[in-house]
Amino acid sequence: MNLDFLKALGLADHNQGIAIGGNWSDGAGKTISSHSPADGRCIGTVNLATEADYHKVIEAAQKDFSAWRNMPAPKRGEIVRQIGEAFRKHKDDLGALVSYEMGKSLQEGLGEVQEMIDIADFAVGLSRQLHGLTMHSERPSHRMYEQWHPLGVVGIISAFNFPVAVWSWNAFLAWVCGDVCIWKPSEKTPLSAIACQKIAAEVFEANQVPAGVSGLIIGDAEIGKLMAADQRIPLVSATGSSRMGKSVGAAVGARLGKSLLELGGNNAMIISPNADLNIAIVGALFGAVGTCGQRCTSTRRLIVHESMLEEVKAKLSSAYGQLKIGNPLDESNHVGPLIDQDAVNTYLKAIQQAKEEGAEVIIDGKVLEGDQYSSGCYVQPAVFLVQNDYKIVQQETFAPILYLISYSTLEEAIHIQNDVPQGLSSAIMTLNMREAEQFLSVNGSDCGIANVNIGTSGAEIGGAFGGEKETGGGRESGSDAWKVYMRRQTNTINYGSDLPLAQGIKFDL
Ligand code: UN1
Repeated sequence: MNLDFLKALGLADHNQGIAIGGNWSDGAGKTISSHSPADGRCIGTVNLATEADYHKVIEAAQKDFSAWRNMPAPKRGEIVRQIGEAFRKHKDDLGALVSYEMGKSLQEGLGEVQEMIDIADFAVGLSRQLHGLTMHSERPSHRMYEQWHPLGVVGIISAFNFPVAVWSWNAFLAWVCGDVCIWKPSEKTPLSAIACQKIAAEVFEANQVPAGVSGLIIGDAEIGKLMAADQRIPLVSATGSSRMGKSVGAAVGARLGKSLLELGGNNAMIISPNADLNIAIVGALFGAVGTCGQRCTSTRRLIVHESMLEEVKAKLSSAYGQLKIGNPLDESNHVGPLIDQDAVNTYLKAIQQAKEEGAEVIIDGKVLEGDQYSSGCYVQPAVFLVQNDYKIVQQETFAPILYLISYSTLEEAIHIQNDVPQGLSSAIMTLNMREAEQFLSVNGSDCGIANVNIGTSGAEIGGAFGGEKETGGGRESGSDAWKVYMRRQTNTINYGSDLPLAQGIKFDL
């Protein structure tokens, strides 16, 4: 396999994992290796950060916040524009690395880098639009308005499944807002993060931006805990499991900091009797097996009208039969491997539990064997007919397992869709306007994302991304998500010669 992209991105057998801008150092903690789930090969090693390493990065960030926040926002936007350009230049190499290190298909790896480029463009536009409102004061000769100021150090904790894009959604917006960023990526995908840091740091250096504006810490959960508890980090943005998010959210909340949590999903698609089945099956398939079921927006439940159940089963079986599973760097494959052996075990356990709880097998799961599957991380995407209240169906299993559930009325379908602890993404497939509007209404989906005739995954960067309930409530990426990276200040200015007191109070001296 051609692995030239590793060299092109400046990666070596051993890589330093602590960076303050372009100043790299080795963590003083234990050495970890990044293995490709595609072929099991060790791609490179990195040392984990210790607490002392962590403090150095935070101190640099704090120090350089002042210079960065004093640069006009459109000038910061110009630097983010150059960063977007740098990612355009490195798109092919970085896309291949993401695919090789994480296991998603090459097309998905390139798509992820494209999302970084897109959010850079979005952030550049935003850098001239960090608007506040003006209000009419009730007092004569007074003016009121609000303005948005940067927060300071933003801590970004990201997951393995989108090893580069989620950082960019946060960092690029935070930077135009005037914040400085510290990134703790997943230890499962450290090299993708190191490559991104190198690309961004080069642009910052070329613009003489102080190094502390962009920090990287390859560390374990202990570093995440330090970030969550650290008073010096006013905003912690964390993407990952609901379990992780509850602990981060609690620690940040205990010090009254802000958190932006983007956690687990248990996303469902309703297929109504009025659905265009061709669209529905493609949407369900992409949602369930794309990224090998490891997107937080992956379709986990298919809520199918009872009159369509047999047809949907047959069409899904035929579609699943045509899936090509194999090396993600081979563009003819649709599905790559799971991230690692732990993920394979979780997949196997979930299947066993579903069966124990009474699931009917439509397509059984198994670990694939053979030369091209020697990493042991390739699995057969599976489909089961279940009840929504099975314990396993109520959980998010990060694997290509699709649960079919049948319904008879739309109210029942919406109830099933909402009757899980998570609330990220949802979809209805219908050509009936009443059904679609019902699904989007106050009595409809309770998720942060609700779609009609498009699946649950593949959200665009222009919308606010995130969800409710155990998904954490955070919104990142597009729309007005930038506001979470800033503090709002309300200003009242008296340009008269009297001081009318509040509530008409007189204070005669
Ligand atoms: C994630 O899985 O953490 O909706 C994010 C999608 C992507 C985002 C997924 N744009 O599939």
